[in-house]
Amino acid sequence: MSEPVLAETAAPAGMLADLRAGLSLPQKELPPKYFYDVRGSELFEEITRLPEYYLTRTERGLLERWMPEWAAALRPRALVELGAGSAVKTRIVLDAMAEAGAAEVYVPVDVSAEFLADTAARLQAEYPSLRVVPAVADISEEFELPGGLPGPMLVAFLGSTIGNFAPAGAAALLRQVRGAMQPGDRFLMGVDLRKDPARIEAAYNDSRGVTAEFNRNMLRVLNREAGADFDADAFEHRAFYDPAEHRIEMHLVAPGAQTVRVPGVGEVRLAAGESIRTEISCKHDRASVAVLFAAAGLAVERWQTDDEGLYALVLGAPAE
Ligand code: AVJ
Repeated sequence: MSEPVLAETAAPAGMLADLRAGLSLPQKELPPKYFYDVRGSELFEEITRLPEYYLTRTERGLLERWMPEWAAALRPRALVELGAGSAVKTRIVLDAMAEAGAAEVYVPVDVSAEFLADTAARLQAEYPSLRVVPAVADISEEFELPGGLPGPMLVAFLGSTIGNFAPAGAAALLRQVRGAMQPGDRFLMGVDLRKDPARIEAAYNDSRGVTAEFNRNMLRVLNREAGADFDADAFEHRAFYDPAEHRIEMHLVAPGAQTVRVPGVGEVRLAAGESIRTEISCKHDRASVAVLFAAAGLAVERWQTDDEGLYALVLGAPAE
């Protein structure tokens, strides 16, 4: 057996600050952005194909159904995509834009420079006449969207990632988006809707345990990147719907009392059964989206759901 590899220095500054702050709270918590290393991104891709995880395929159906019409009406020349995820949904939007006669610039925005470079190269190969301008930014913090893009611009925030933000944080994020928009620009958002809690809980407790592995992967990321010594395999996955807050909470539960060493943070003690919250996934309805939009100076221009009312595709316009 080889010795565990210890990071020479502690975590990068932002990660260290997140660890310090999150692990000293009464309810310990860590930001969901730390799920997504290469393995985490693969596990998430696997989640999107699970029978229980209706979100991705429902959103794809809505994009295919509505983007041609919406792009024809707006004729956007630039697409800015927040949290550039899988290329599948991007292609649907870009194809609709091209069909409408105007796909000039694509700006994928992501926290991972490596992931961005991949995405940008792939899209560039598929759309040779498109100008691809990747932008590294952490949308969970203050961020700047590149200026000087040809208008109208479409800013897309898909995958129901808005759900990872509690209402105040979601409104703050949307305000930043609104700040970068001109009157003719539009905001495209995919959002998971409130429904039977059992249906939602099943999507985050899949029978094959992929979501559990995805959840535990965060501890592996922190072990590698921050030199922490979490016993990742030992933690149990827990995901439950909180009806009062309209949200899923994902936790990792320590089966027994333990002390975790995190360089630069110190010793973190966990009691038996104590949990670390790794994600919230807020569920919305038309009224709650209207409230978020209004707080950001946006208005709902179009709202479409699938036949079952599981998921919504929303087009927002500057309100004033
Ligand atoms: C990518 C944030 C939308 O909240 O459903 C999937 C991530 N977490 N399964 C979500 C996730 C657990 C996902 N988002």
